[in-house]
Amino acid sequence: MASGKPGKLVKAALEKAVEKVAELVNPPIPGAPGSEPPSLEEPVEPRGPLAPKADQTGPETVSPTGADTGAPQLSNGQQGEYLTTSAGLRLYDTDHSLKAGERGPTLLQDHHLREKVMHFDHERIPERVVHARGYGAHGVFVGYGTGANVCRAGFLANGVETPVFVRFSTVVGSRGSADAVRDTRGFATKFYTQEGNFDLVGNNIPVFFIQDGIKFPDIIHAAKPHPDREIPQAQSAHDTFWDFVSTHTEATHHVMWNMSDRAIPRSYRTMEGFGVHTFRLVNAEGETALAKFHWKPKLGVHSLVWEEAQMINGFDPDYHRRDLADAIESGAYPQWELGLQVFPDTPRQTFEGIDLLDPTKFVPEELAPVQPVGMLTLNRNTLNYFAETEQVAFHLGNLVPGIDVTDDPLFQARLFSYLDTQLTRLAGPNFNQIPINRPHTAVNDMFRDGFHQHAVHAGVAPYRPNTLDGGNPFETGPDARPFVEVAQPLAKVAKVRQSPVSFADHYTQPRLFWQSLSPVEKEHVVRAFTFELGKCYEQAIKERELQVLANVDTVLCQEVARGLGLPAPTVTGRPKKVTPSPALSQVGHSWPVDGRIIGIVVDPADLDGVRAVREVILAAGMVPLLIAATGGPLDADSGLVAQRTFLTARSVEFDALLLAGSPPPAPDALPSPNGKAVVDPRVVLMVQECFRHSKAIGGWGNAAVALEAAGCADGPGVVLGDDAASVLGDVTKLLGTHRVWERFPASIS
Ligand code: HDE
Repeated sequence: MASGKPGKLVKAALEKAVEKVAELVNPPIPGAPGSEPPSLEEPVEPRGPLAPKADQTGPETVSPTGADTGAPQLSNGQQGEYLTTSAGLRLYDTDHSLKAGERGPTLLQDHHLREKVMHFDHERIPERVVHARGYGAHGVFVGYGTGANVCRAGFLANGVETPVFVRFSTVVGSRGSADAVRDTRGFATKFYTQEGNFDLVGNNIPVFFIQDGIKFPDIIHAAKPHPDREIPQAQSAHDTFWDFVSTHTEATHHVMWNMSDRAIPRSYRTMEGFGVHTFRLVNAEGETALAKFHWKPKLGVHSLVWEEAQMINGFDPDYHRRDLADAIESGAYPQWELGLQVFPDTPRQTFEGIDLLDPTKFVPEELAPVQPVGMLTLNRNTLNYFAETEQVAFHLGNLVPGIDVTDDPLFQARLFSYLDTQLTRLAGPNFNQIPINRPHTAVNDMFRDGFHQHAVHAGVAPYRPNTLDGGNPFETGPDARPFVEVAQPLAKVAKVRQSPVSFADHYTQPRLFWQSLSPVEKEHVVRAFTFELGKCYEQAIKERELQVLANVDTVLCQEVARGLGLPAPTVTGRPKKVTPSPALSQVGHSWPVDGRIIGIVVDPADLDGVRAVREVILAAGMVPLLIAATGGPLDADSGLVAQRTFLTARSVEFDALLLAGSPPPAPDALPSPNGKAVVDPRVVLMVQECFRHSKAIGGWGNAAVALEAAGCADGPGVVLGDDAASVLGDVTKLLGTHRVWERFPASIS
C-alpha cells in the first residue's frame, strides 16, 4: 500500500527517534518525579503501576530468612490495575464515605473508610533518637584482596562483590530538619555479605565527643534543642551544648572538628568516613591486629562555606539528599575507597603513644598510612524512602568472621544501644526481617513469634539440643568459618567506674588538628567558634569555653575572644609539642569534577555559545543549569530549555557560574533604587554571592558589564575571555581545586 502518509508504526518510530534526538541535545536534568511524564488529563484506562525510574531499585527480594526468592524486584510493591483494600478486595469508590443518605451521618459499617483512616493514623514511626535526618542509597563493594593479610572477612577477598546499603545522616536535627547544618555526619554502611550482614556505622569525623558510652545521653541532651521551648533545631549554637562541652573537656577534639569545614560538607559524595573505634581483625592464620576503618571519597573532601550553608538551609533544605540522588540518577556514581590503618595488637593497645581504646583520639595518617582494601560505589537510588532509608536498622554487633570488637568503652555501649533502640523505633524484635535489613544468606536463629513476624517457620523444636527436628540447627564447626570471639586475655583487674590515665589528655590532639589546618581553614574555625559562642546568652559559658581554647592554642583563643569582645585567658596546663598532620587539610589538592553543577546565565544573542559550552560540561560529567529571564524553550529551534529563571535561581545551587552576557533587568525584576540598572539585579546578586563564597566565575560576550555591576570584575578565580570554550576550560580547572581561596587571603598564619 503506497501512500504519501507514514503508517502508524512508522509514525511512532519517527516520533521515538525525534524524542531520542531531543534527549541527546537535551539530556534530562535529574529529579523528574516519575519514569513517564504525566498526561494532561486524568487517565481513565486501567493499567498497572508505573515502572520505577531507571536509577531506582528496592532491597533484593530475599525471604525473611535470607533465601533467594527469585521474585521480581517489584513483587513487594503495589500490584494490579485496580484499587483494592489491604485484603485485596476491589473497590468501586474511595472518595465518598458510606452515609445514611447523601446528607446523613457516616455509618460505622464503612469498613473501607475505617481501614483507610486507621492505616493513615499510624503511618509515622518514632524517628531515630539521633541521626534522624538521613538519606540512603544502594551500591556495591568490591574487595581488592589487599586486606587478606590482616582480615579473613570474605567480602574483602579479591574481586568479591557485595551488595551494600549506605545511610548518611546529620546527628542532632529532627527528621524534617535541613541538610546543610553545622553537625557531624553519619556514614553507616550495611554490607550484605555471604557470611551475614556486616554493619560499619561510622561518622565523617574520626573522633567522638565522649570516651564512655554512659555519657551519650548527656552529650545528646545538651546538643538537642532546649527542652523548654524546643529551640534551636539542628544546631549546636546554643547554651546547653556549650555549657556541656566547656565543662566536659574530653569533647574538645570533636568540637574542633565540628567547628571546622568538615561539619558543613559540600556533598555526602565529598566526605570522608571513619569507623572511629579501633577494631580487632583476625586473619586466616588466627593472627590478630588492631585497625581503624576509613572511607576515602574519590571526589576529595570538600565543604560549603558557612554563609552559603545557612542560605542553603532556607533555599533547599534537601540539598544533600537531592545532590546524592541526582548524582546517582545522572550516572555520576559516587565512590569511596575503604582503607585500613593497621596497628600491632599489643597488650597495651597503644600506637606511638596514642591510646587506641580512646575514641577521642585518632592516629595521624603520616604515622600509620591508610591501606586501601576495596571500593564502594553507590549506583542505585531507593524505590521508597520509608521502606528502605527509614526502616534500615544498623547494629555494631553485626560482625563477620575476621572482624571483632575492642574494649573501647564507647564501642561496648554501642553494642547494646543499636539493638535496643530498634525495639521502640521498629516496634518489636523482628526488625531484621524487614526487607532492607534481611541478610542475603541463610538465617536459622530459632527466634520465634513477636510483633511483625514475617517468617513462617516449620518444625516443632526451636530449641537446642533437640531430636524432634532432627537436631537442626547445628553449630558450625571450626573448619566452616564460624564467628569466634578473639580470646583476649584479661589483666588482673578490679570492678571500677574509672577511665585509664591516658584518657585524661584532652588538648594535645585538638592542638594537632588546629596546627594541621591551612590559614583559610583556621580562619573558618575561628569564625565558627565566634558564631556559635556569640549565639549563647550566658557570659559564663563563653568565658569557660575560651579557657578551653586557651589550652588548645593561644592564637585560636585570642581570635575568638576578640570576636566575642572578651579578654583571652591564658593557658593553664603545660601544652605538649605536636607534629602537624598535613593529611587533615582539605586545601591544596585537585580533584575530579563529576556531578559538579554549573549555572549558565544565558544571553539570547549567543545561544550557539551556550549550547557548545553546555555540551562540553555534560561530556565532562558535570551538570549545566541554564538560567534565563523566563522558563521554557530559549528559542523556537535550538532545543535549549531554561531550567532556572532569574526568579528561581540562587547562587548556592551552583559550584561555579558562567555568564554568556549581561542580561538587562527582566520585567519581573524590582526596579533599582536609582532606576539605572543595566543588568538584572538577581544576576548581579548571583555573581556577588559566588564571589563571596570563593566560587569560580567565568564570562564571555559582554559579561564584563554584569561583573562590573556586581563589583567583582577582577580578582582570582574570575575568568573573562572572548572564547567561551577556553573560559570553561579555566573554570573547570578552578573547580578541580574546589574553591578559589586566594580570593580572600587569610589573616591567620
Ligand atoms: Fe550512634 N546511635 N551511638 N554513634 N549512630 C544511633 O541507632 C549510640 C556513636 C551513628 O543511619 C542510634 O538505629 C550510643 C558513635 C550513626 O541508622 C542509637 C553511642 C558513632 C547512626 C545510637 C553512640 C555513631 C547512629 C539511633 C555512644 C560514630 C545512624 C538510631 C555509646 C562511630 C545510623 C539507631 C543510621 C545511630 C546510639 C555513639 C554513629 C540510639 C549509645 C561513636 C552513623 O542506637
